[in-house]
Amino acid sequence: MVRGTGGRALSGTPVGDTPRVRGGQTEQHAAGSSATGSSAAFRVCAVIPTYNNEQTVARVAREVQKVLGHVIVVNDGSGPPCTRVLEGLAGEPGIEVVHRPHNGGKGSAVKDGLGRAAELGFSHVLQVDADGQHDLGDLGRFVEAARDAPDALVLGTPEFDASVPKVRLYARQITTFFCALETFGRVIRDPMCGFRVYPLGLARRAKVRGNYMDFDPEIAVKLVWQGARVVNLGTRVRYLAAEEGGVSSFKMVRDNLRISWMHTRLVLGACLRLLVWPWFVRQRRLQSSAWHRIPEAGNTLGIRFLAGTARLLGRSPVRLLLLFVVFYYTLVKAAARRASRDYLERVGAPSGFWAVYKHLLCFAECSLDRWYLVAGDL
Ligand SMILES: Nc1nc2c(ncn2[C@@H]2O[C@H](COP(=O)(O)OP(=O)(O)OP(=O)(O)O)[C@@H](O)[C@H]2O)c(=O)[nH]1
Ligand SMILES: [Mg+2]
Repeated sequence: MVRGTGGRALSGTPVGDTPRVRGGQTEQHAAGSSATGSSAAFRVCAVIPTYNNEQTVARVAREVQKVLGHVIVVNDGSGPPCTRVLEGLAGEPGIEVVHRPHNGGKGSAVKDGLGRAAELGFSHVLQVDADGQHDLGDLGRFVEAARDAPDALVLGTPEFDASVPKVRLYARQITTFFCALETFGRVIRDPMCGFRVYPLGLARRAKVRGNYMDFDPEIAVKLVWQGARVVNLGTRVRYLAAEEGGVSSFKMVRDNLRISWMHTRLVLGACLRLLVWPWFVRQRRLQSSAWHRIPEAGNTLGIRFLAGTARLLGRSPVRLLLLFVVFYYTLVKAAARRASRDYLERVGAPSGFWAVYKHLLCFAECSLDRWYLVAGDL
């Protein structure tokens, strides 16, 4: 169980049985933190990357800690004011601070946070930005959505108010368009949103190259490529005024160039996937039509009738009967026809209707031999 904001309990969110942490005091988190709940394997912590958010990071970390129990703040080489705030924060229960010696970009910071969460044995990571833009009242909804769909990426879809700079809005629309292209559909509503929950194993396997602002869209696309579902959750986003601590370190030219290069790579990757797609489809068709997957045809009455005829009249009348039975079977059983044809094509044999009929007839006669073998008449 986890305590939500304002003391509201989020039942069944096992988060707090965290081991001793670097830079913090936590050994065993307080009330409501045992690894119990509806799914024992579901353990979520938060990762908050920060770069010079001295006015907002402490509030964000504390609010998130109240709900999730354990928070990893990654200091991405911030200047002295923010580093001082973080050093103070590191003494608080359930808050751990990982310091990176140099600024390496949001992606690097999140990667470090994911690595640390994996060391601690968490199954999921809620990532939220430190700039105070996100509505932390939605934390519970994000965690519940991740628990309901543990293999999915739970991704915030920003609901902006008038504070959003128009240029950022247009840039998001462009990157959303490219992500739709790369994932063959609009499964990712907003690939840039800094409020999301990762299934940790999948996220670490996603092999994301981007270390800056290109990280967020790249990991979303690669998770989709790995087969993860995306649960898009609407959430309010407000750009804080400078006096409230609103800072954006998004570098218009450099970050947009990185994002463009990332999309170039991903579009090429998507094209490659498209090329091998027919092969995938064929493999799947082969799998689903594989011989051993086809259910038994006929009923026991029919089989008993054939067995009785074999016992009474001998082998030849049954073989004659099989000519008609198998002909009927070949006509009406499309799955069997397909399986036989796939097999014949693979061994380079003719695969027309009569070839399929002969193949199925061989199979039936082979079954008849087995029956004689078992009955001791062969
Ligand atoms: N820009 C930037 N952010 C970083 C870096 N390292 C960590 N971060 C954190 O990543 C989060 C997102 O950064 P923002 O600059 O707000 O980026 P954004 O939300 O995509 O851009 P805005 O729409 O302008 O807010 C914040 O918590 C930052 O502190 C970095 O090197 N550059
Ligand atoms: Mg931001």
